[in-house]
Formats: sequence, structure tokens, C-alpha cells
Amino acid sequence: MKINRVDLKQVKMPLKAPFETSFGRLTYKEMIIVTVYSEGYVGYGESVAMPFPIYNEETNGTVWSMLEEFLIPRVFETEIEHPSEVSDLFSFMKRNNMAKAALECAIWDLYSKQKSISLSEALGGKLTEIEVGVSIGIEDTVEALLLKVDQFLKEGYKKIKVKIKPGWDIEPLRAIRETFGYEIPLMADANSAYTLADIETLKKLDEFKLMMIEQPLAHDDIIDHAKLQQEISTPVCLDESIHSLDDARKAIELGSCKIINIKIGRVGGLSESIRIHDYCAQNNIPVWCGGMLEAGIGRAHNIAIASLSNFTIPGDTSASDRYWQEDIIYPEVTLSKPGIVTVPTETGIGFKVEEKIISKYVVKECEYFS
Ligand code: OSB
Ligand code: MG
Repeated sequence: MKINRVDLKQVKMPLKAPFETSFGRLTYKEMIIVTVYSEGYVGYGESVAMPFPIYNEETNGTVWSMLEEFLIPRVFETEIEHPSEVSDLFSFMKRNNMAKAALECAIWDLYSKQKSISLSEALGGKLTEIEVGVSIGIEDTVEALLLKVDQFLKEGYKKIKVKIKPGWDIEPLRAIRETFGYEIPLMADANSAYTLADIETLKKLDEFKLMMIEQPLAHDDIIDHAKLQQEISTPVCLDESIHSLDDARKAIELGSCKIINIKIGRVGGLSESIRIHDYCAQNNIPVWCGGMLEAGIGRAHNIAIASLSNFTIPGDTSASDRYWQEDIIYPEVTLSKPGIVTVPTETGIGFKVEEKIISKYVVKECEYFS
């Protein structure tokens, strides 16, 4: 296929409620929607960069400029047989994984539409239903947190993930265990808010029998995480530290984690996600699909990748109404059964993109032609 047109749209969508992590509080999400065109087919991708360089170094500004200056021109000059070639096309350019992923995901969607197969099938997905959990931000009070946990458990979510940071860790986790018991699937995500100096606190968290603790230490670390994993019984899961198959291999070899969170954007696309998934499967490391407060297009890509068989732990891809008053896809993502999302069987991402809704939120747009 030859891509002859790419549209970029930056959209700013209000969140239903503020979402707070150890790195800050978000009241809206801003993302870049990438649309690719070839031979009458259209494919969609969504950049998952945060509005500020607080999760990683990327922002909407860096994603836009990478796409405009380097990634789109690279795609325009190339005849692509299969979307698995796209990550190789980009590999000489360092990092900027979220920019690369947004365009690569759009090409995967377009390719599966051309082949009249679902994106899940194109990726080699086998699961027809995926289990999903929900990620709960740092709340103002423990009572507010307990109300949210209660609501999401009632909605059937299969994993409750709570954000923690120094000073908001033992108390909220203890309150959840005391209120809802030790049976509920519970984990914590620190977004790199601790250091090895906090080891006593991190050891205390073992008593809560968490499924895992996600990224407790620095965003770029795998050495200290290995030391920490030696000292605690709670499995460590890495998020921020893993950008590639090579990162995953090194972390597993070092014993830095027992579980890996795969985010398509963080690792530069669907092809690299598959490679990490396969390597983890061979090494008995379960994986799950993380979230970045995606709107519908990003959610659809997450559902497709989570249909690969080593995604054995419920992911963060909750229903559209977790974050959005209205989503940009039809139908919206909903739970088909408690805690279950059915993998679409329609072609491509399997959802219709609602251009009308997108146009309400666009703050910047540009069309590029080869
Ligand atoms: O660390 O997993 C994270 C949101 C933004 C940035 C980083 C993270 C998150 C989440 C939310 O935890 C996951 C979601 O519901 O999309
Ligand atoms: Mg995380």
C-alpha cells in the first residue's frame, strides 16, 4: 500500500472527573488523532502522550512535530507491504514512541480494513473477550476512594488499581482491604513516586496481598527495581521503564519485575507490543494492557492487542463512560458482561469513528499529501 494522505487533529476532551496521579492532576485529555488514507481505505490512530511531559518526555507538541517533520514523510516515500514493516522504517529515529505508535496503529487499522479482517485477527489475537479492570486516581479522602471502589466493583470490573504516592499508600490500601476483604483483585500504581530509601514502607505493603505494585521506583530504572523485588513478596510490574523488547528482556533477566504492563504508545506501536508479548509468554511473564486515558480510537487498539493470549491479567481498558461524557467512536466501549469487553469482529478497529463528535473538540488540524 502507498499512503497518500495523512490528517492530524488535536482534540481536547474534558474528563468527567479530575484524574490525579503521583505526577499531577488532569482535568482534560488532549490527544492527536491520526487518519491515514490509501486506495479508498481509511485508518485511525490516537496518540497517548500526556499534555505535559510528566509521564514520559513526550507531549502533543513533540508528537505533532515528529509526525509532521519525520514520520509522515518517511511513510509517504515508502511502499508498505505489511504494517509490521512500519516500526523498522522508524527504528533509526530514537524514541518518540508515542508519535511512532499513533501513525503505526493507523496503518494497522487501514491494513486490516483492506484485508477485510478485524485488527485483532491481523495481530494474531485469539481471545474473543477480554477481562478489564479500572484505574482509580488519588482521591481527596479515603471515604471518596472507597465509594469509587464500591461503584466499580458493582460494575463488575475484574481488577481495581489504585494510584499511590508517599503519604497516600498504607492508609487507603488498608481501608480497601478492611472494607472489601482480601478476595478482591487489588493492585497499586506508584508512577515512580518512591526510591529505595522508602523500602520500609514498600515492605509494609506486602501485608495487603496486592496482585502487584506497578512502577514503584524511577521511571528509567531497572536496577533498583531488581533490588526491591528481592526484598518484597508483592510482584513488581514495570510500566514506565519498558520501551522496547530489549528493555523487557533486560528487566526480566535482572529480575526487576514479574509482570509487564504493555502500553502500545510507550513501546512505539503494535508490532513492538506483539514482540514483547511473545517474549514474555516464552519466559512465563504475564502481561496486561495499560491505559493512558484514551478516547475511543486508543481504546479500540488496546482491546485488539489485549486479545493476544498472554494478556492473562485484566487491563486498564475500562468502558468509555469511565472517563467520557461522550466518546468519539460508535458504539462506545461498554462491558458486555461484568468486567468483560467483547473483542469486535468487524474489520479494522471495529468501531465507527464519529467525525462529528471529534470536530466539536478539535483545537488544531492539518492535512498532509504525498
Ligand atoms: O501509569 O498507568 C499509568 C493514566 C495516565 C498516565 C499513566 C497511567 C494512567 C493510568 C490510567 O493509570 C489508565 C487508564 O484508565 O487509562
Ligand atoms: Mg502505570
